Amino acid sequence: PFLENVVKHPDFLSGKYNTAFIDETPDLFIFPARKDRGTKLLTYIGNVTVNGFPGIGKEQKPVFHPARKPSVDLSVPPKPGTKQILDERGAEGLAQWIREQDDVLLTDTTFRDAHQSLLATRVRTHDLLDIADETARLMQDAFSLEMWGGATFDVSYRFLGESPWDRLIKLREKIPNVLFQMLFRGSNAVGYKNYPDNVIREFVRKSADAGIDVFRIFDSLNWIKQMEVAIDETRLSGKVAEAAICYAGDILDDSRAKYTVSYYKEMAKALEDAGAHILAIKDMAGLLKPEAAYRLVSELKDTVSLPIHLHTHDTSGNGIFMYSRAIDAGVDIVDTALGSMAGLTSQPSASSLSYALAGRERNVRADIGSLEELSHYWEDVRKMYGRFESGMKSPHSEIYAHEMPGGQYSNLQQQAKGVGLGERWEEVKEMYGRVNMLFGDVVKVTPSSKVVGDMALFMVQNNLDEKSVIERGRSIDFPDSVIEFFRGEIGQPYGGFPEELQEVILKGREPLTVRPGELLESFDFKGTRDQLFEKLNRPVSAHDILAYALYPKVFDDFAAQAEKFGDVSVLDTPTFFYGLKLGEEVEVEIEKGKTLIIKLVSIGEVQPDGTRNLYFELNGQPREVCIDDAS
Ligand code: 3PY
Ligand code: ZN
Repeated sequence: PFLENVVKHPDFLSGKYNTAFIDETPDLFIFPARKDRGTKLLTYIGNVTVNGFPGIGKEQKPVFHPARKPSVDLSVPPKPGTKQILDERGAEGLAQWIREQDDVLLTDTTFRDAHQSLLATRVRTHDLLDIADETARLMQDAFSLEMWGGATFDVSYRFLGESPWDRLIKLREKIPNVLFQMLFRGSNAVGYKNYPDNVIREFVRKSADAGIDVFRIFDSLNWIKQMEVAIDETRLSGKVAEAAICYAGDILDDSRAKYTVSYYKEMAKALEDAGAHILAIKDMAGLLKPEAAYRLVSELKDTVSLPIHLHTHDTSGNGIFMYSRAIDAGVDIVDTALGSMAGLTSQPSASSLSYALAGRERNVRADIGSLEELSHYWEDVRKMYGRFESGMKSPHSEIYAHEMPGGQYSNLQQQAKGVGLGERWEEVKEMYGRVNMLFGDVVKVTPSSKVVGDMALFMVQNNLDEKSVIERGRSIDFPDSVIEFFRGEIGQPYGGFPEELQEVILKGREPLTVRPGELLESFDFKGTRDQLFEKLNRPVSAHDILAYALYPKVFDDFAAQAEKFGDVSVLDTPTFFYGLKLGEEVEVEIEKGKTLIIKLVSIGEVQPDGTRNLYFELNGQPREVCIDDAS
């Protein structure tokens, strides 16, 4: 069917194709399903009904009411927005436009960081697409929607059984007017280790083709060398390179001499020289205090001519106050979330910020009534993901002591429970802060934050303190991530590694001093395509190959699940997480205009071989599937 698709494609027939034709023509990969999609979905539903969802377990399906939706006239096309400004004027023209705005621009993070930080990144494409038409019309004044990258890429494949590329392409179709923004971890792309430069470049190119406009590029140690390849490729793709300074330490505390205003000014200048169109201050843990924000933004404004985009997490509860001072200092864009997805480890609420600025000369560029309406939808949808909430109920000012990024808090808490330290969580948090100092006060954000977290767990679990790590370290097997960090495999920290500790941890192994990406062999895209084709026995897209380049095992598992269950992204979220109750009926739109009506009729007894038969009706016809009961 692949060759058939190629030879029948209009561009092929008209001779309008080049060597990139196959990669850039995703519809070549649409085939008649080999196995009936209905049976595959019944197998998925049967399985989750009998065995529960990983991380939720087997639970009675709660009753969820359909999410409230704003009433919007969808026959009126969305108004042109920032996407059109970029397309018409280019990245420099867009930067110029930003500088000319009187109001503060907003990036809405509801589609990415908000749920990464509140709901373990579990929000599904289904719920994003369901509100996309309304979002295009009610958020037309936003600077951008942060809707991709960070952990969403990995989690889509690993836990949600869906392709993040499909998410991007489908959202782009429905939201043609507002810039799409992603978080990109420099040499680590959307993974946790360094990848070869050709992988970084290909990832940027393909993301740009699929719909990303603004690449927020950072390095987890603020090492600019590891950001340069991505910045360069973003520029070559005609997109916006937003280079980020990760904020660490406290510029108001004279006893923390490492990360000073001059450190940040030098970094900003270097990022401008490296080709950034926008400068981001990425306050991933929410450590930037209001007066520090005022001072930092003012000084950076005097240092570079780039627009400044500020990102924070509201863990301490000081986010709005901090933004207000950054706005006084002339910040151009700030990151906010819709009210019902804002606050705590997420971003501050856009509407609260707007009310807080009432009476001031500068306010946010947004229609708050519209944002409130969209917020109702998310208030209802959030309930469906209740099992992924961290349990944090109130602002945590202790963040200033342990400095843990917003997106790490609930993850590390899960990791602590997993190794039996759930009861000692307070100690783990305290140790996190101490490990930071032991490591020389490092920037902590994915993946460096994971190294600090792993070491904190290890020290609490083994009752170690700083002194015993140094004294007894030569006979201790440290966690792999810690050894890799001290080998320089995620880069060089500002100020270098603490030498004595590095020696103790490496036990004679030589550390790297260059950028690890320089030493990695180029990834073989062509060879991998052939290998995957053989393994999967289906055509392989450029997106598949990139996913495999980043996480081979995760992609293999995803491909196997997709073969077994088909495209599960079409299911509504309660059915995806909980399956069906006896007698319950759902409608599933498997493609435009094609709907399956699925009803669970009965569940058979467990057989001696550990299986059960489930009896469904599919569009009124009886169907039976056999499921392994794992209990
Ligand atoms: C990520 O890298 O996923 C982050 O959100 C870092 O703050
Ligand atoms: Zn963040």
